[in-house]
Amino acid sequence: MRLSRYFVPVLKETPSEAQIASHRLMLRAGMIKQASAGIYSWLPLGFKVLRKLENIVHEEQVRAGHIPMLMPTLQSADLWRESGRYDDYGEEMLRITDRHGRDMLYGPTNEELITDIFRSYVGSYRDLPLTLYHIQWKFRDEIRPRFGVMRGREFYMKDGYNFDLTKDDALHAYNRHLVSYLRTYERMGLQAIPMRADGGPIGGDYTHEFLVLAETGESEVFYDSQITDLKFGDREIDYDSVDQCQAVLEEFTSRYARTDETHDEALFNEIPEDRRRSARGIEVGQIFYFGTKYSEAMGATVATPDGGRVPVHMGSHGIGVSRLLGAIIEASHDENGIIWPEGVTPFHCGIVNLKQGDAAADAACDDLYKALTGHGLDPLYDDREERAGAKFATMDLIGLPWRITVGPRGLKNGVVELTSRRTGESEELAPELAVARIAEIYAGI
Ligand code: 5CA
Repeated sequence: MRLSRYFVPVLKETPSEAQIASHRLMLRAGMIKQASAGIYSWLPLGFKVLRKLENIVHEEQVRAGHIPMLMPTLQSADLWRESGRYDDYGEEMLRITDRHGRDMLYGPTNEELITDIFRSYVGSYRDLPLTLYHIQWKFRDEIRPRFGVMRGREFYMKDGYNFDLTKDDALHAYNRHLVSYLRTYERMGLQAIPMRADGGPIGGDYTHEFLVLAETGESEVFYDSQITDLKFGDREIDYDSVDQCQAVLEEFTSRYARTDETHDEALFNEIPEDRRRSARGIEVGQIFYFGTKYSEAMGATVATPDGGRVPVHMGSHGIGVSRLLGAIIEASHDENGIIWPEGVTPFHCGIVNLKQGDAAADAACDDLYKALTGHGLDPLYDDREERAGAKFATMDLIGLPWRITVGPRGLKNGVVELTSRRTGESEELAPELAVARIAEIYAGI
């Protein structure tokens, strides 16, 4: 993409309404624009990252054997009356009446709708296990929407639902989700720690939240510092293997890590003092096993092998896809702007032409652009008639992990400059070597 033809409405001034870095930087980098309180338009750069995150979530869910689908944003109140949550959910639910006077709502989550789909089509243990998921906009009329996409009213969420014959099968589904979430967050360059949490309005007491440690996080968390040494890494896992998934769950949940809702001071004090940590965290996902709460209320039963009928065991599993943009930026920025991890960057690298209009510089930039796209890479070429300082400031703000700087002086010596956004380190090398280096960096991502 040529920057002169793109749409990145970068702001010079720091917006006064933004209290935390991610919100400030997303506004300044022209990624989002508030449409009304807690509701945002996703401008091209923000949308590009949102799509990347969504793709990673899809890939990891499909890898785990879960099936993508799509449910609507608007739901009928009747289903929620069946489960009893229409009244329980309270002020956070946006209630709408259609022209025929029917009660509708903008879905804050989808347990009822998916249970209705399940009971309409599935009646036998032979069709289990089944895990369906979708990525769809949700609405929660938060009393205090704030921090930009971090606590929105309209937000993008992956929510998945498992249906199993027995509690043990459902716990395997729970473990599978835990493993797939660890992989998902690591691919996004994040460390998200599973912590014992509270079921809240979804229900169930078997639940973990995934938290990214950050000073600006809204949750208070307590943990054993050893947990931060754990990495899922590139290990292979067989998602059908109960033992393998259980082993990962045990590895990642055996050390103390809890949100304030479930914090137990006595247990916490059993950790050696030098490993006790209390901090703030951003909740980027939550998994739940809630048994037959919805299936019993809504009559979602299956035939058992011995000829009986039982309510199906269920769980639900969410990832805050739009919130993740904020979480990634909170975890990865400096005073000049965002620093995207390679796995989620909107463009793989920037090309800065120091002297637009100079025949040699223009030609070298065009060649670089062609060579990079030829490797399947997606560069952002700053071809505007701007001072070098302004171009660098924009690139730093937008936060692409790599920048190639091209100027007439370097070209005389046959070199361009390759700069890492994270370390600030630069290296002069031949243009084709710069391309090869970037292609190599992204080869495994
Ligand atoms: N049905 C379950 C799991 S699918 C559910 O709704 N879980 S949840 O309430 O924990 O939401 C899942 C994730 O959505 C949260 O972990 C959080 O990352 C994100 N989320 C929740 N509320 C908001 C909000 N107001 N703004 C942005 N993201 C949110």
